[in-house]
This record gives sequence, C-alpha cells and structure tokens, in this order.
Amino acid sequence: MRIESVEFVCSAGSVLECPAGSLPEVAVSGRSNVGKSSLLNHLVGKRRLAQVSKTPGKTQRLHFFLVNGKFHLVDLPGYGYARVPESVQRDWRVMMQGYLRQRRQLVGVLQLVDSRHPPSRQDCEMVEWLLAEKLAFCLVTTKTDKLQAGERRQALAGIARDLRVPAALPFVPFSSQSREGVKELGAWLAQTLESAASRPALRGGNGSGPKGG
Ligand SMILES: Nc1nc2c(ncn2[C@@H]2O[C@H](COP(=O)(O)OP(=O)(O)OP(=O)(O)O)[C@@H](O)[C@H]2O)c(=O)[nH]1
Ligand SMILES: [Mg+2]
Repeated sequence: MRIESVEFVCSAGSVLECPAGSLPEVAVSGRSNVGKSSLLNHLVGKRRLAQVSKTPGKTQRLHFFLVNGKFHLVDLPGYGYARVPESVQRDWRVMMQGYLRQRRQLVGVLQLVDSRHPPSRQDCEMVEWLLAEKLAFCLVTTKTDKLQAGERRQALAGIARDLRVPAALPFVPFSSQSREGVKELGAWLAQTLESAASRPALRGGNGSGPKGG
C-alpha cells in the first residue's frame, strides 16, 4: 500500500470520543510494550508518528491517525501491565469491549503478541473477543529478531495453538528491527480495507446503529 499522507487526528478516552464519520478504521491491539506503536510507525513509514516507549503502559487512550485521507489507524491502549491498579484494568476492559462491540467503523484489527512468550490470559481473552465479534483480524507475533533461529518454528506454532486461532487466520511474524513482515502487513491492510469497501454498509449496517452491548 502506498502511503501518501498520515496525520494525527485525536486521542479518545471512550467510544463516544472517537471521530464521527464513516471512514473505515483498523486498530492495533496488544499488551503493553508488545510493540504496537513501533509497528504502526513502520506500517506508515514514519519513525515518530506514534510514541514508542520503554515504559510500558504509556498509551492509555485510543490514538487516531488519518492515512491518505481515506482511513484511520488506531493505536489502542496496551493491557496487562502489572503495575497498573486493578481499577484501571477494569476501566480498560469496559472501554475495549465497548469499542470492539460498538465501533461500526472498525473493519479490522492487528492483534499483536510477543513471539518470545506464551500468550497471556489477556491475549487469549482479546482473541476470544475478536472471534466472538466476528471481526477481521490478523495475528502478529512481534520482536521475532529476538528469537533464536532454532526456537522460532516451535515458538510461533505454540502461540497459534495456545490462542486457539483458526488455521486459516492471517498470521504475520514481525520485527521492527529486521522489518520482517512489513510488506505482508501492508498487503493485509489493503485487502481488509478493500473488502470492507465492497460491503454495502459499515459493521452492524443497514442504519441500525451500534450493536448492543
Ligand atoms: N528488538 C525489538 N524491539 C522492539 C520491537 N518492537 C518494539 N520494540 C521495543 O519494545 C519497546 C516497546 O515498544 P512500543 O512500540 O512502544 O510498544 P507498545 O505496544 O506501543 O507499548 P505501550 O504503548 O506501552 O502499550 C520499545 O523499547 C521498542 O523499541 C521489535 O520488533 N524488536
Ligand atoms: Mg504504544
């Protein structure tokens, strides 16, 4: 996909604060520090668009970026950061479920998991939500540069097995260091937007409004 323009639009603290309008959007999801912002920057070819941080839990809101004036990329708040209080984690769950259920503009999700570790309970929960909502999503295993060659195949197969994703689900190993997977993610993004455009209406369509929650 050719990226002609990217601009920051806004940060939203809830579904109600997300941009109005009918532009389709694709969200980047995953635990804190998994590499969401790094991946977003590589996807659009801008080094400092989304803030990359060594401090997990930095991105607590949904950050919207307008690409080519045609669609939004959304940097979602990370989950699973141990030092976040229980109440913040509860708020996160409410917001995220609300977003996944109600956001009609959402046409696809890049679900990131760290390729070096078995999926967490929350990774599994996110995947369950995505499957339950019948959202188009792509499983992305990040930081593959940190995997030893000999452990790679087993690590990646273990992640797919633990998450119980369907065999046909798009699965892209990715590294923002080696740039492995950048092309494949661009292709998935283009195809996801294209198939959404060929559908008659946004998710939950026919003007029936957001799905109940
Ligand atoms: N080796 C390696 N490091 C990476 C990769 N992707 C991200 N990192 C590093 O991991 C850390 C977290 O990256 P971010 O992109 O900020 O992660 P995030 O998921 O956006 O984190 P939050 O916004 O806190 O949820 C940073 O120090 C990055 O430089 C990768 O593919 N390989
Ligand atoms: Mg981030």
